[in-house]
Amino acid sequence: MANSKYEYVKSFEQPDLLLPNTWIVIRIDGRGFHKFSDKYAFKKPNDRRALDLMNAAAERVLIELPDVVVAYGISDEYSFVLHRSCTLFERRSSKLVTTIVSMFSAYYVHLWPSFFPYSPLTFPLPGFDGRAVQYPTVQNLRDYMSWRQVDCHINNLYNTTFWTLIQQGGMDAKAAEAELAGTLAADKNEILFSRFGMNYNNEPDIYKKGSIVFRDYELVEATTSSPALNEEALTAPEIALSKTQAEKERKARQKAKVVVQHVDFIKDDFWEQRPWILSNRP
Ligand code: DGT
Ligand code: MG
Ligand code: MG
Ligand code: MG
Ligand code: MG
Repeated sequence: MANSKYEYVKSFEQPDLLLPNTWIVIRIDGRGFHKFSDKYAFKKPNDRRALDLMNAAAERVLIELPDVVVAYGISDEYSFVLHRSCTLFERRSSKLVTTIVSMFSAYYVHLWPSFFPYSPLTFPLPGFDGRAVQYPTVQNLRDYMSWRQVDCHINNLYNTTFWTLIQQGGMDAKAAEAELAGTLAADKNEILFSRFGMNYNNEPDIYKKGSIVFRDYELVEATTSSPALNEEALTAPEIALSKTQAEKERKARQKAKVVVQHVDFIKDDFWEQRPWILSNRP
């Protein structure tokens, strides 16, 4: 291929490789969803259709990108975790972030009519921003995930109490805000229970705990015994996989059913019961 005199401009492109051997979290967030949720009359404090749509779009991202091992969503945001051994796009940050953002946005728009059949999308159209953050250890990664789940809990308890004071208590936003200023979690639980007969614990888990998306190997068809489930493989130090093994695992990942659950993953149980999610072998 002949070099043109314009080729030199390529040298202006800067590399943006993410560090090797670190967990990559790509967090995307709805752009201006305060306005967006108003325009499409999302129910307050939680709109089940909107959350189900976010989850459906995230599920598609996991199905299309086997390198994403787990994802967690609350409100208008989703965090996608790429395994530390991931080599997709040579770990180029902008390529990873933009691919996930555009794939998620495309599915969000494509799936919209299934979740909002009576509210056709016009303007504003939904959009998402995204960033990549790297975590060197499993503990750091789990702390990141726990941070988002705690945020979900704190925000949901606040929003549930705030909107109950308004919707059932007849307060305006200012009065509800003043009422909640300086209250602790126990106070909000008490307001809900004593004034509105509402037990916060009985609220749906999707609102209280958010949505975690992962591959459930227990649901893989009986024909595949996933190598990722092999105890030895899970505890052995990282070793280079043979090509056939790697290929087998890739196929197992593709076959595994992607599921969405609304469960606590701050405690160890979730991860201990599903060791393949963060195992040495992605
Ligand atoms: P940004 O992210 O800086 O572009 O601005 P926003 O407006 O997206 O702000 P953000 O992401 O901090 O907050 C999310 C907004 O989305 C917040 O105003 C509440 C709204 N939202 C998210 N989920 C729901 C829902 O289920 N129901 C309702 N009514 N609103 C929701
Ligand atoms: Mg934001
Ligand atoms: Mg937002
Ligand atoms: Mg947000
Ligand atoms: Mg191209």
